[in-house]
Amino acid sequence: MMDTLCTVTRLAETRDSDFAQCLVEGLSRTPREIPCKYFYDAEGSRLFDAICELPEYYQTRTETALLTRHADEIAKRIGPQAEIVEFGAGALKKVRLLLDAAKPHAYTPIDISGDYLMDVTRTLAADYPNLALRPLVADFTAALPIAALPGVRSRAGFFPGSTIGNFRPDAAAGLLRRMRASLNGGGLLIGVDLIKDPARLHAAYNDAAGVTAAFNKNLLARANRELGADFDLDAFAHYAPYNPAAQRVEMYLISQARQSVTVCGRRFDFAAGEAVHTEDSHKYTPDSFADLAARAGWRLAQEWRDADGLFMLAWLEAV
Ligand code: AVJ
Repeated sequence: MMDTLCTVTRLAETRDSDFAQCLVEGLSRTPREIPCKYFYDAEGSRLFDAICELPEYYQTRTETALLTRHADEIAKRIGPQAEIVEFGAGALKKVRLLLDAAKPHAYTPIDISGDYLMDVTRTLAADYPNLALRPLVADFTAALPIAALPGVRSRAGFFPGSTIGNFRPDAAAGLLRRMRASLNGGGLLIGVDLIKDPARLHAAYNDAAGVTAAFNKNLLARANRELGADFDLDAFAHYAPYNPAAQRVEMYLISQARQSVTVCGRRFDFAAGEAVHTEDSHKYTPDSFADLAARAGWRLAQEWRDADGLFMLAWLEAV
């Protein structure tokens, strides 16, 4: 069935050279940084799946409960004969709730991890034999001209998990604007983590079991595995404070001592206490997110929140 209804399009693919180049450039900057998109190699994706099961990491189960409870209302927003376009689709798990409720004509999952996307698409195809599947191997942060599919009446975007939080507000507005262009007037269902008690946010990124620390350090392990670097993982510590002024959790790897690391033939000397920035996770209120969406040409037409106000699902309409 995969071959009849499934067309694979490869617009971009992660290449080791990209990782190598971005890593060397990032470590050469002050402050040093490593782009968070490199968290998601096979091991990183496995660790992130484990994070989603943690007691402290409320985001995934809260969003999934919202998708389950409001599936019918959301399906009405998506409309009949639709194509769902998912940005950064990952494991293709959450979308099943939308596929069951909205019964779209087509589904276009977009992800940069080509092989992983092919695997999970094959599994999905077996469960949804009548769904036109168009996996797109691409960097969803780029402008994506997505060709129209026959039999589709409207397009609806899906961007769950509060991944929008990884982008600083200006970059987030730019990304939402590009998504608006790719969706050709279609709406966007987006998951947004809400501002809350800093202690709760801190716990979500500093879990007792140390899984987030392993996820963070996996960046260094990946550099050793793929690029022959010589990072000593025990010589770096995970550090993820919530910054109330910037309304974001900031993740860092902190050098525990003066040390040198060689990456792609380049030597980097770290001071004790020196930080390498690896991720931001911005948090919003419904109003501050509506303002961000408006900057990108969207209107927040409907939103759903859990009783504790931890997480919001928003339906955006192009204006
Ligand atoms: C997948 C980007 C939404 O920022 O909460 C989880 C990634 N980082 N724990 C987030 C993440 C640390 C997650 N996003």
